[in-house]
Amino acid sequence: NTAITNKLAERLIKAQGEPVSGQQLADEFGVSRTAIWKHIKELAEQGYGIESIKKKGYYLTSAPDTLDATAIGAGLHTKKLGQTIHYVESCPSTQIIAHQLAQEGTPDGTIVLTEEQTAGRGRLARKWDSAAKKGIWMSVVLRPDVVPQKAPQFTLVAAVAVVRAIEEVTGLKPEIKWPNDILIKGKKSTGILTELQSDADGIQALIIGIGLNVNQSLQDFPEELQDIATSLSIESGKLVNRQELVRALLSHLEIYTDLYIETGFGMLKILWESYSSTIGKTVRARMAKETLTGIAEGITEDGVLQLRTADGKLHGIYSADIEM
Ligand code: BT5
Repeated sequence: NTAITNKLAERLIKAQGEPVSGQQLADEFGVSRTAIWKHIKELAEQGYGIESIKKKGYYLTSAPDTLDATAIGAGLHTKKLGQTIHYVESCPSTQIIAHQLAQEGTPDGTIVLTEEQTAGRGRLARKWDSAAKKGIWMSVVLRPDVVPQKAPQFTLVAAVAVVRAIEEVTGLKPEIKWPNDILIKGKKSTGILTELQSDADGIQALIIGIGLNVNQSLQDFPEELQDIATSLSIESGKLVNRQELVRALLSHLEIYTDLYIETGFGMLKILWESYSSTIGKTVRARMAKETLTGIAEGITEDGVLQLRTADGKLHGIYSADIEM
């Protein structure tokens, strides 16, 4: 029964506000008009805005603000990414679920979405604040046929996709801070975490975690983040439709990861550098064992940051926290 209710939601979303008659729906689903009416009532209780016009039928005026498979799937035009959606209302971390699904053989392009993470994580076991229903907390499982050395570049490729999606949906102009931050006016709006499952045969799965702050107000962030974090809604002054943003994100991720897998990093490097706030600036790179200050001259074909220190030496930085 809930299956029919979900299908009905999908059908009405796909009709894009055009009315569909009760009789037609009854025929399509092979049930009575009364049954359709009951499912419509159920959808209204779930938060769908549904109106009806006499003789024409039911149409949708709004959908609930959730990231479940029905809501995201309707209007998604990707080939692989998001064709399998694993949705939970709350979880410790979507990365954990994605790792498990990957081990169980979930297909290339599977995504995990949640409304709230209770133990969202960043790099080096740092915490990722993931307020309920305010952001996109998503992990993507990819199974590219590439050598493990190519894995770190996926963080950069994902960053390009995130920037393009934010631009498209909000008109904001984000910048990328090497390697994994998307900034808006110098504050962090998004973090990316790429993890790897590999064995002697190579990469089994890449798990790309994306944490994107969407509709938080400043007070929704814990105090220690209020000076360094921001959300799309803070920056644009409007609430942003998370469903639309997830779809845009998946489209761009598919385009740019395919481009990378098929043609290499060349074109993506150019795109990445055009969005970068790091290149050309004097920065401090804080690493596990040392801290280097110098001018960030660019990234290599492998995504390694090239830092020139005052003594003229060029250093390749593989992993660090950058301060500007
Ligand atoms: C990151 O780490 O930026 C990667 C974050 C990845 C989060 C996604 S959400 C979906 C998936 N599931 C997970 O459990 N994780 C991924 P890093 O560069 O280490 O930055 C972490 C630092 O960012 C923290 O130490 C804070 O200073 C700051 N931070 C924490 N939460 C934030 C937020 N919501 N917005 C902006 N900054 C935040």
